Amino acid sequence: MAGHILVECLLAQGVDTVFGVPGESYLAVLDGLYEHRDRIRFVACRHEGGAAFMAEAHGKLTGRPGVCMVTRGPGATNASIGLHTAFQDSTPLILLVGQVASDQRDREAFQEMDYRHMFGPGTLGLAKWVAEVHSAERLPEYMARAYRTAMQGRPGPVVLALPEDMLTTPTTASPCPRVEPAQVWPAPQELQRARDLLAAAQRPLVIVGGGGWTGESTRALQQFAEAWHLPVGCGFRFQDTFDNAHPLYAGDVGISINPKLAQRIRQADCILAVGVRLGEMTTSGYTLLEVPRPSQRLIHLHAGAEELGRVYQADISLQASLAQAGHLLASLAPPAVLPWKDWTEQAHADYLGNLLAEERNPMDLAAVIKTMQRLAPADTVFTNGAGNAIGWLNRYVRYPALHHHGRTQLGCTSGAMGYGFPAAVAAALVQPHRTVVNVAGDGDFLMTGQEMATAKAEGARQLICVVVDNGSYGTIRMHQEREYPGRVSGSELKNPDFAAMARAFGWRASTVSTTAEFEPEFSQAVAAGEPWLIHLKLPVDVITTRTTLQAIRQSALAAGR
Ligand SMILES: Cc1ncc(C[n+]2csc(CCOP(=O)(O)OP(=O)(O)O)c2C)c(N)n1
Repeated sequence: MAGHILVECLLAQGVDTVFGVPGESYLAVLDGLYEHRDRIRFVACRHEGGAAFMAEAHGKLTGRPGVCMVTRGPGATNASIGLHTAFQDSTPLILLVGQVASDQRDREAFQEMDYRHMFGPGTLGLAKWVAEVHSAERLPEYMARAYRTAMQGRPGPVVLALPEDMLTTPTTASPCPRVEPAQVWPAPQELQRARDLLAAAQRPLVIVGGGGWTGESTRALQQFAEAWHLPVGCGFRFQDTFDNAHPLYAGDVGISINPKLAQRIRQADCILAVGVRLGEMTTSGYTLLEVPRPSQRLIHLHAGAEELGRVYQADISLQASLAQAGHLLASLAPPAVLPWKDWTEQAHADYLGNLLAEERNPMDLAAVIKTMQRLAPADTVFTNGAGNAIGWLNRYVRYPALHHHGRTQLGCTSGAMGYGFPAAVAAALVQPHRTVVNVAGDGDFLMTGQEMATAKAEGARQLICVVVDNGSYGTIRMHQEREYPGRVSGSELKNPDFAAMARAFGWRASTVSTTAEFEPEFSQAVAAGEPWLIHLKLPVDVITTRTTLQAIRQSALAAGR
């Protein structure tokens, strides 16, 4: 029956893990999973939001679509946050939704929804393609197209709704073979024009990122940067596209950007943007580059034609798959004289300067992050959702490039609170040889912390979650103090004992409230071989890597707010 064929289609695409919450709407698929239980693992999660985040993280880690299975109505609505994240992060994802039986359609049957309207491309941000499969015979066709659509061009999420009766229909259909995304190259003369424009620059700067890179391509990207001696920054939460320890690294171009790097981008005379969308976070709210024509010359390379010229009218637009981008750039001959050598060296010096931190007491988060990186293996995966606590992670971790260890940063560019913890669970389950560290604010963690049960049940090992508890939705408090100083509204939190909570889920746990206490606890956690939560307690005043709540309030009051 079709439910079994669907699982065979997944196997044909190389799927070995599926994340989901079961539902009576897709029992035939669950039965197909049972049939092939020796080849495919169904990770039963505690909330569809957690399941969808796990599938998204799986897609980020492997470059192939993560798969999430949910039931109709409530299951699908819960999962929608994962779709939005996959869309904004350009991550391939396939969401399979059980649907009411065809003979019940359009009656508002139990949990019925129209997924083409709910998630359709018209919503501008939930799915690249949504379809409902009415024919068991055509299921392989839909599945193959789903894989292609999720991976081709700008990667993203796809939704297939599966009516219950279709799934139980007998069929002789057989799966299509494994799908690889079609590769795209720009015309040679366009590439040559880009080379000449870049060669004519005095103060060039490269910004890299986006979904779809491979290790071979980031290695070639590095060779290109070395041959041209170009400074390279990484776009918002794509910090592992270029090696942060490399002498050409200029820093991350995201939230809380190093002010010196922001200034350098403004002063650059030519920006080569490779794979990044140049979205709001990478452009500091569209201020580093003016919309629609930046004052810098702009060469924009992206895998999706629709992203080229969407906001910025570049001097040269190149459509190319990111798996090819590094090789294409590495084929460009550098000019004989490179007038920007000092400019590049200064950019790296500014990055190193930004790693220095003023000591804070009693808990110094910069020191905590540096300790983590010193003690954890080099291929450790760091994950995060949203919130100011993550600012320390993003500023002080020095991510290796993809060609060393694959992806080491799973952070959502969608800014979804609750992403980092399930992403860490997924990473720990699908790459169990690696250590995974999630850093989460207290608000962030409790959005999906129930997945501690999933991690334990599925036997996660090297999984560490560091909860930064400042008793506040601190980011919102920061914005409040800036706009409405002293008027704290809706942003205070009364928290549980996170360590006790973790122990109740069968995790090991510790509580830490000074910098000195952190290192021994983290060392034990790294060596433990079982999930470990570290509950960090610190005052809310320590609100960003650069300033305090007090200082923000004082300057807002001084400005007459
Ligand atoms: C799902 C979701 N809901 C709400 C927000 C808005 N938001 C952004 S940061 C934040 C507070 C984060 O608080 P916490 O995790 O405790 O971290 P902190 O900022 O205190 O370090 C909120 C509510 C969001 N980004 N995502």
